[in-house]
Amino acid sequence: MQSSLNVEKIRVDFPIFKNNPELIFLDNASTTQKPQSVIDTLSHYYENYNSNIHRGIYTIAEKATAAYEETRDKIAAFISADDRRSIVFTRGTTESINLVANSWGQSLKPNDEVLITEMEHHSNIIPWQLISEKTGASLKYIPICEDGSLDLSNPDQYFTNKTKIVCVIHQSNVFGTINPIADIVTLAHDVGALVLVDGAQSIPHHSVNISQLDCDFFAFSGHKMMGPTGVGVLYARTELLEEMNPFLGGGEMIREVSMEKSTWNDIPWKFEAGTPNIAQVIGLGSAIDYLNGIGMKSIVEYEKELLSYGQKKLQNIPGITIYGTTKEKGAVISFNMDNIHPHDVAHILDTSGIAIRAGHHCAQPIMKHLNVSATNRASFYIYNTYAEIDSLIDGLTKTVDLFT
Ligand code: C6P
Repeated sequence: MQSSLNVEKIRVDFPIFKNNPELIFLDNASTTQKPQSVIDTLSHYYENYNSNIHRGIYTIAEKATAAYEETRDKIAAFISADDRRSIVFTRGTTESINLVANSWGQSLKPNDEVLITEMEHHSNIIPWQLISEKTGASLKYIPICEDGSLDLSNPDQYFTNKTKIVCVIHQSNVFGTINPIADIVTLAHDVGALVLVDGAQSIPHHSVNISQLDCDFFAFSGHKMMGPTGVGVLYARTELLEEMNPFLGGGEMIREVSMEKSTWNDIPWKFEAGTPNIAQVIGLGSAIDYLNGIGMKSIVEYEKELLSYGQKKLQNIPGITIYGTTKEKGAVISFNMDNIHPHDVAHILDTSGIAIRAGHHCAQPIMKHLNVSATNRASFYIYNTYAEIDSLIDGLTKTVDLFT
């Protein structure tokens, strides 16, 4: 089959494939492989201008500070945020959401409601459970429909004047469902609630325009978009960041410290306490350059092709159940095979070099909804090929044969 991207050329950029010629990596929702340019950016920093940022006034420290801050500009442009002060560096999506829950969440009161969905990753559930317990607020969940979409048929039941924040996953890491964020933002803002979007799975695969989405917070991780681990982003409206208390206290987030009281640095640095993951932030800038070089439009188009090819092929395997069948869906396929535990499936595929994820995907409420303990999940990125999907199909067919 003809692909809309030159995938063979793209694969050359990823040394892991040269070093592991048998590897078929279909666990991209978990983390993604890194192009040579990102790896080189990390080494280049350590080999040439390793130093702390925002502190030293010598040449290499100024270079490191400039490179770190340049990534902030790249991210703001990448998500069409109109103010670079909206971009806070964190360790990942998990930390970004914890920052909002612990900082903005301090304003919650008994009788207030936090509205989330049954589709959330644990990192968009637990922080809200913890802060609700502390403040006396309650948690409400929007349920899931059969096809893996959110049941928004009864909005008045969920969006009320008690709702203070709505926290929603943009693209499900289990079903692949892309949620109607703009509609959810309208429903939330109409009752005076803020919206936090978990963009961990959307940002690597789609063009995200924050100004159009009109959400108040948006969280994502660098490692799922070809960047290094240990770096993530919280986008937040500047007026919210100005009002919020710091999440972590320490070096660089202060303006003045006395033994009695301290005042805070300007945003976004007020939320970046201590020495940050400098190399990783600079590496994330390089990942953004790489994605921009390919073009998010081409990425969306190619992944649609892969998804459609994969779904068509997979549904012909005897005894397979595919979860998540909405039209608006990213390149993620979760499935189970009759009478074969997902861990056995993943293990057998691994013997042929095929890496998929099997488990609850840190989304146990979805597993409960599906009445299963785990699923298999194949998730694609731009370096995957039709031939790799064929190998997955062969591997699954062999697995079925083994168990019958
Ligand atoms: N999902 C998966 O295999 P961190 O770990 O902070 O980078 O990302 C957490 C996270 C938050 N939200 C969503 C929607 C996610 O998918 C993830 C990470 C991985 O599905 C690892 S559990």
